[in-house]
Amino acid sequence: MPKIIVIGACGQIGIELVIELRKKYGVTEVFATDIKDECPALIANGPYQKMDIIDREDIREFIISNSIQEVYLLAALLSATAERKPDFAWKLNMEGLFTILDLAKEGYVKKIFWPSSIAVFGPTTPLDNTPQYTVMEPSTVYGISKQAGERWCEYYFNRFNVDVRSLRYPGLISYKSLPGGGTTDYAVDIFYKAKEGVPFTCFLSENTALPMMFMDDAIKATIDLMAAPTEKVKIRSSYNLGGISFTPKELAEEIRKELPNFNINYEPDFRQAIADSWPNSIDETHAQNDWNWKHTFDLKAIVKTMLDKVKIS
Ligand code: NAD
Ligand code: AKB
Repeated sequence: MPKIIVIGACGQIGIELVIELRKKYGVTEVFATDIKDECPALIANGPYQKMDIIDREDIREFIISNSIQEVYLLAALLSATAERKPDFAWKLNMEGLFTILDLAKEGYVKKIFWPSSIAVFGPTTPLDNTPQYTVMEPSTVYGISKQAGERWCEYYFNRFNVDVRSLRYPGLISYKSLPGGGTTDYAVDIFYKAKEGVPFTCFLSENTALPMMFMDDAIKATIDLMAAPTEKVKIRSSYNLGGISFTPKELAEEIRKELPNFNINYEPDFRQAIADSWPNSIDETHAQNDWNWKHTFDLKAIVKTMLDKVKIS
């Protein structure tokens, strides 16, 4: 049983990852940590520690004194928020990564998961079925931080044998916790309006196709990648993970099959330029070939599950 820490555990991915890791490894083995004062109710069944990933000494002391062996480093500013605070986004998204990579280099941590994003790609990348290896000129501070992070992960693996593993998550769709400031957030927000029975104003234009994935698939991919034998993990920058691809219009049409009166209108804002610089769809062949990845949720299943599970207050 490895002792595990999830940093950024109160976020959209963190809550669901902590729940699944505790099912797999035991509640007491998985520490949830976040900068937030309060531990969310969904993960209050196990250990929780308030911590700031930027506080290098505090993190080092916690990980070393608790003999933590696996780190899932999720704390970051996402694409839309990062554009509003580029200096801070760069600091947060990079400094924590070095703290954890160094702990592994020194032999304290045995395995690291650090998420990248489809944001590593940019306007000069081929947009359809984007390959694993291709032109990557990200135009957002978020994308630049993810691309730099990928390079450092691969460097620490090659140079210091650090067992770091990563996925380029697409936009993630979930109902247990809300998304935290990304460009793909519309694909979660829409379900709350649909369930409330009010029109949804989308901040992206109707034909903006983006790669997306249901959270259950993303959590499974994360746990599968971390459990894969070392020799199967051939990519140490980050694996393409595509899931499915749809536009706001296609999503609204699928929702209307369940709720025929649902209405959507479009008022693109600054996030449109971010979305336009990202791929429409992703080729995930390497993940399929190396560690047998396969997603299970298609658009129909996502819409049915979200409409069933989303709770409005
Ligand atoms: P989120 O914003 O929902 O959660 C991030 C969490 O980190 C929050 O709970 C926040 O309180 C915490 N945090 C912020 N600053 C911190 C600090 N200084 N110290 C400790 N914790 C801090 O984000 P998420 O959607 O869960 O994303 C997690 C990771 O996955 C990020 O690295 C993100 O870039 C990546 N990712 C997410 C998506 C997605 O669609 N959700 C897609 C691609 C990549
Ligand atoms: C965002 O929109 O910023 C994230 C991501 C795809 O990285 N959801």
